[in-house]
Amino acid sequence: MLDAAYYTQLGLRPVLEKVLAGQRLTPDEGLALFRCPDHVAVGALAHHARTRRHGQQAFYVVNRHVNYTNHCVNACRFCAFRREPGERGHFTLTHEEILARLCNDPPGGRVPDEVHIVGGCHPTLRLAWFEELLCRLRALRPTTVIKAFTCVEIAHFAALEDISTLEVLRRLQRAGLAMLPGGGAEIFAPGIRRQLCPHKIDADAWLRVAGEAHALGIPTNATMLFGHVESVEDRIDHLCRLREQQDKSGGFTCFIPLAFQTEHSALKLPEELSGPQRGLDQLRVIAVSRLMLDNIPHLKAYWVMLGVKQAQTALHWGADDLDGTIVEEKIGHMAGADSVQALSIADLESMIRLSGFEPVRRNASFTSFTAST
Ligand code: V47
Repeated sequence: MLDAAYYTQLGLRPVLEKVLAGQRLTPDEGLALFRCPDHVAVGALAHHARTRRHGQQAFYVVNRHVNYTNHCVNACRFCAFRREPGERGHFTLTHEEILARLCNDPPGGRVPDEVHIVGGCHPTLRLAWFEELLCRLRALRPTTVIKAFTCVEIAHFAALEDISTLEVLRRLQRAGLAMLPGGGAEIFAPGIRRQLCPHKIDADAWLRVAGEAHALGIPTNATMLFGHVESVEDRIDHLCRLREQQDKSGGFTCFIPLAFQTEHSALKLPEELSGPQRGLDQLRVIAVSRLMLDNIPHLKAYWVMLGVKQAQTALHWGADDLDGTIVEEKIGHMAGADSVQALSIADLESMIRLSGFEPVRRNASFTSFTAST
């Protein structure tokens, strides 16, 4: 498969040698991988890197997502989830509604091992409201890991309270926060960020908050929103900035490339970016991410945005995780994602087995375990 003569012909012989030796790729080598005409050759390199780390294991989690509000001061152009107050579909959940969504286990269902709580940047919900929510959740679900609030929300809470982001993280950690999800990173390049999300914190602030969380022992994930107006150079820049931060603070657990869903978004794409050819580009992003992010252990094929078939394929292109059962998801589905709302444990395990991998049920920090039901 990894035939040296063939990679020489593709101009990727030095990349092949580095991948085989487990050495770091340069930004130019990352760009060469994006420009290589043979998709499968790039995928094979990523599969090698993935298999060296994780063997035949492919991870999934029993989890729940909840979005507490779609009221958001940021008004990002790509977002189809946000609503203006008074607009149809605008919502802010109460604590009771959030806890009911997180704790309504179906008969015979399992207690989730991870909950994922994020929302818009609401102008008036105070930090004490979130502290109380986490305390109540922890009392109801002592074994469930609480993964909540992106770096963007943390910075927003800090601005509202007029305290530092470090203090916000400390207070939420005391209330039960165990991990931060990876959202809000979008694309770090300032020119693209200005077009996509001019009111959101910039790359330096996002990375600083992630580093502060890591210093407190709070692991975080990291995302990249791709498939809109960004160039391959912007993608490589994004990956390299994450890699650099990880060298410093070490707390990124999983990278999640998020395939942009175009429906109901104010961001209009040129024709060549909206057709079926996007499928191969998605696989390429997954593969190049696996190859560039040599210091982030896991890579998630998020089935909500990719669709289940593509997520399954992605396990052969560098991904090792499928996320989880989820139950209710709004951000991708309000933007036109046509995946189902929930997958069962049996669905996830059979997706993994039928792709030739061995399913491993994980918790939020990716330790596999024998969980109680
Ligand atoms: O930051 C918004 C993205 C993110 C669209 O950490 C969109 O385990 C595609 O971060 N098309 C939130 N993407 C979701 C997220 C996430 C999801 C699953 C797991 C984890 C994790 C994190 O969703 C936002 C933004 O980049 N997003 N709108 C859209 N139309």
